[in-house]
Amino acid sequence: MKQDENSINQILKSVPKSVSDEIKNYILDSNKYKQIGIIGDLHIPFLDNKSFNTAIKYFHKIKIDCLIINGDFIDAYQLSKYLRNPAKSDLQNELDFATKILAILRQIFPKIKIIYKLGNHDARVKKFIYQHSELLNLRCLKLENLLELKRYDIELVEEKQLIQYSNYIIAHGDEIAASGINPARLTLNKNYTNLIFCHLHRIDEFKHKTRDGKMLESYSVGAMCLNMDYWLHNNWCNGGLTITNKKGKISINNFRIENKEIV
Ligand SMILES: [Mn+2]
Repeated sequence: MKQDENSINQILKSVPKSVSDEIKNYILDSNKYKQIGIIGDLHIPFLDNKSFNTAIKYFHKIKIDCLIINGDFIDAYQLSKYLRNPAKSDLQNELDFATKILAILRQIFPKIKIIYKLGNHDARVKKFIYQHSELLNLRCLKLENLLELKRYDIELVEEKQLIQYSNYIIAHGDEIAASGINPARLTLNKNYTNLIFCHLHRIDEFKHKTRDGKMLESYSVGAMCLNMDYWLHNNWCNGGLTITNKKGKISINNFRIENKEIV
């Protein structure tokens, strides 16, 4: 039987709807925010207090107008799928520690925008609930409520959502497949856009000038944590990053912290 276009369209209407997800970038206004401080991988309760204090003092000195906590703010140690020490730090201790840090940040920076972008460790809370689906939709178990984000006026960005600032993509790292011995270069090769990411606890930078004269930049940012019992032998570096936007001219400082000094 010969069918015309209309009847084909009619038949195609019965194809079931896809359940595929779509997520839009979180746009951070580059006309509004000109001095941004980024820290990530605090892995509370494994925070490196010295590095944290140094970064925060530096951010205060340079008068940041936006702070991004770029993922793995909490370790969610007791929610790990790996073997863990049950006597280490329980979840409530961890949440109290994290909430205290948020209160301190708000006290030091009463007016600025603070964004909490989730990383793979923060997402463990949601993953745990997915595995215990009786708890699904319990408001009190949502991370934003466990950490009292509203109280401290902190905006949450989901773990798969990317932050876009001008022509830079800011990600925790796992969601853009950050990896490698030369992570800045390799991750740039996987994404082909300007990147700022944490997750690997290593400081690395790569720039590539394209044949049409554009500069592609990629930055792997240092961590704010010390060793964890599950990863004692590592080559992690401590550090953070600042974005300075002077009349549209953006400069990046991917800094390292050593002995309470920005280097
Ligand atoms: Mn991570």
